[in-house]
Amino acid sequence: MPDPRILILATGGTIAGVAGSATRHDYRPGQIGIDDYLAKVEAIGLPATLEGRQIANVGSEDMSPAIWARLHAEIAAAFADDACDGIVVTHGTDTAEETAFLLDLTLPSDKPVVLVGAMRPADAVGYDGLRNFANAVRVAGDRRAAGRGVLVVMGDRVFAARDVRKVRTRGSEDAFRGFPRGSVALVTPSALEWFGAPWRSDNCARHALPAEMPEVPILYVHAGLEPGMVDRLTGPRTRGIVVAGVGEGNMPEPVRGKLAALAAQGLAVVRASRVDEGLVDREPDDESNRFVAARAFNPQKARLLLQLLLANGRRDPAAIQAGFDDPYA
Ligand code: DAS
Repeated sequence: MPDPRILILATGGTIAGVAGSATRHDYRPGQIGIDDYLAKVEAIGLPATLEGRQIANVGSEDMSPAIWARLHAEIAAAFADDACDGIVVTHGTDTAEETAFLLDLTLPSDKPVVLVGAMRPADAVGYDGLRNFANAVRVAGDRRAAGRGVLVVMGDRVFAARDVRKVRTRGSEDAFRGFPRGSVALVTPSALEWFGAPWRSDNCARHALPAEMPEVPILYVHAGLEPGMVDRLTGPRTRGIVVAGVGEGNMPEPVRGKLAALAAQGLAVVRASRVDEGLVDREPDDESNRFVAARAFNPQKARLLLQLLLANGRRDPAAIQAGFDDPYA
């Protein structure tokens, strides 16, 4: 078997970050360019042919719709290129789950697309980036990865885009978790074990990526939240709102009343949970309030999904709810 040909799309993050000293806590993400990174990687001797392309070099807190659009276009072109077997995207860990989920919903899944990052900068003691990178290349070069949508590789585990979330701000082993499913495979630089068969019923993209994403803020609920906050968060351009509710998507009664009034006027309102592993199912009042339940999607993923649904013409709460019940239908 010839070595797989993997396109590396670099966007920055800690995996390309530098502190300047192994004993400094602070560091600058997105410092190493892809050519230098691949020169560093060459020493490992991975069984793959790598081609690098720099898309951005930012901390992923600065990830933006413009970078997403460029990434999306580059990956779509790589899908059409017979000389490419798989794609790895190097990315900061802070918003990797959002980029992965957005690409997952808007790209076909006939070639592996794998996001990878690091929890420690490249000059730190115990830099995890090289191992994660080697793991990601192994996954991207495996034909069995196709049909599983976009994947995220961190800490010797492979996660599906729809499940993955960053759950720790420190530590290289357990910083990411999958919910409601855990990881979908175990990976090391020398082995890869999938836990099940590919799950996408076909390889088609599920939603078109719009030129402009509709405005959808997230309302973070806390004890004592007042309905005036809804006014401060929404404006004439706002098309929807995601509630990061307490518990199972709950909110103070006056806030609920305010949102129900806005939903009656056509604002899409999605109830998610601020709890890390929050599952929000429909409750009886959702029907009359015209609310949508986010199911297992956390607020930041619920926001992206709602933006895509709105941009692709879904307006009615029942149609939006169907999109949340199964975004891959
Ligand atoms: N610097 C942050 C980011 O780019 C953290 C990281 O990459 O781990 O998301």
